[in-house]
Amino acid sequence: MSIPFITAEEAASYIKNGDTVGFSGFTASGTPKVVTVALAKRAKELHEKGEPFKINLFTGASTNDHVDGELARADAINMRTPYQSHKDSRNLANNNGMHYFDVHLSHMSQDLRYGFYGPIDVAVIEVTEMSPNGELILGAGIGMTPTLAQMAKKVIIEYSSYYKTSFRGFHDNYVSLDPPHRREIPIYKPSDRIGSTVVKIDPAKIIGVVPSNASESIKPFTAPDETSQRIGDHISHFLAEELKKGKLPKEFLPIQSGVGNVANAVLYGLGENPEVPVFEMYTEVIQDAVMHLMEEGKCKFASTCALTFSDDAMTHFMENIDFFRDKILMRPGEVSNHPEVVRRLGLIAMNTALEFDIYGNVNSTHVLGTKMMNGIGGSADFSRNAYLSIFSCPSIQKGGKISAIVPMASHIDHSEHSVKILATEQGVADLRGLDPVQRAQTIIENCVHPMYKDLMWDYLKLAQKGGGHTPHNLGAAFAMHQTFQQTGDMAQTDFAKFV
Ligand code: 0RQ
Repeated sequence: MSIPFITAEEAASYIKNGDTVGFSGFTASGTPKVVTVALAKRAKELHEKGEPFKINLFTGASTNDHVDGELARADAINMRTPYQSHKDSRNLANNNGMHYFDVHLSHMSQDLRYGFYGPIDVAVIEVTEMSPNGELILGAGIGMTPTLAQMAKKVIIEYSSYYKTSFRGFHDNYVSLDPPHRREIPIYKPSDRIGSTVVKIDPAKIIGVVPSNASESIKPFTAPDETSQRIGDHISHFLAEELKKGKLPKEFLPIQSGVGNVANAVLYGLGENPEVPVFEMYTEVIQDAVMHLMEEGKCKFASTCALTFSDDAMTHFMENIDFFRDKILMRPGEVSNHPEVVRRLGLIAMNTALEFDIYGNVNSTHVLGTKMMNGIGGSADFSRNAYLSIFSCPSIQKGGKISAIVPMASHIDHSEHSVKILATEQGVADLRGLDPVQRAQTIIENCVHPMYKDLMWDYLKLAQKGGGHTPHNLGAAFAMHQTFQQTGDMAQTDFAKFV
């Protein structure tokens, strides 16, 4: 059958108010870029006429301005999940302008298949190649596209001509059977291929094909600042020592690394440390740093869900694609983040925190316990199941008005039970085998900024007066957050008034 080319506006007209729409891609890469712009325009026009128009928006992870930005600004989102990181959708979530709920990325596809969030009315899928019988070659990110292709009642294809070189062979598409029929995921090393290079879709479901030539529009990373570099150096030194002590196998273990500038700097730190051996990655995103580490021979293989390269890095990747062909596999988020595989491979998981407390509980998502930043993403898929779970962040924020280490985390994404190592630019706290008070002492000694050390010791002493296994003074536990809200400076906290 022949599948028609249609305009973005025509495609958008097939999406109805109240529809649940699934989008391809993961962290901008592989997300649609033109249909959503037309959809946002349509939503605004309908709103101007007094007609309602909102969709339920499901994706693999965060998207780009073309999806979250456009649709948030058009007030066209009713329900949104999972991870988002666009300022406009963040504002919408924090102002209760949409129903945002935050799901582990490894759960998303299976939760959809289980029917937890209802049917998928339409899927919008970016492809780089397709055949008339419905075989799709995806682009730079997979997300939950194989499940969307199975479930969606109707599909709109965005055919990208941006990439001048073929992605064929980089994808490993795989959908698990659902319980009670599920089997193990047969990945025993990061480079094991288990699925298909294509996503198969029933051509009868395809409404039409919309041409696009837009890039991912990912901005280049800023060069690591001194703080990030110091965090990276501490972590790479710590891992090198672990190797020497025999606590890590001499072959080393695959690395998972989160998103952002700190994560990028940590990877550069590993690359530059001659005591850290050549490594593999089993992770959900690879950023610019990994491409450079591959070219330097420091990273020999990466399994990922997306190539989250800046536009310049993507051009470089495309120009040298043959070098990377046997070094990268892209998999659906359900597989890239699967707890079973994470535990089997024994990953070294390195993620970034907003804040953590003196007992090792980590907040990755909520500023001052209330405002959503991005979401949990894949951080818990990895950290809960890793061989070593490491969280890092700068010890202070906003010029020292905020300490990232607090008496009690104002929101907990990763509990003390899942967190083994904490690092700031001050140093590393190894929490393994320590009781809560020992953990608090180690964290204060090694991770807290000097301007907050006395305050944290004051809190611990105050808390210990009440006894208990995990000492807390419940009146004072959030005093630093409250002082920040009242004065704009956590350092003004005075624990004496709680004595
Ligand atoms: O504010 O933007 O106004 O400057 O938060 O802080 O230090 O630049 O953080 O970009 O490395 O992101 C945890 C959000 C860190 C990210 C988080 C303020 C700070 C700044 C950003 P400004 P940084 P990064 C795999 C893994 C969860 C998901 C995850 C994240 C802004 O890593 O989303 O790990 N993680 N996924 O000033 C108040 C604090 C603060 C604070 C920082 N304690 N209180 N404000 N800020 N700490 C990837 C995927 O899952 C796809």
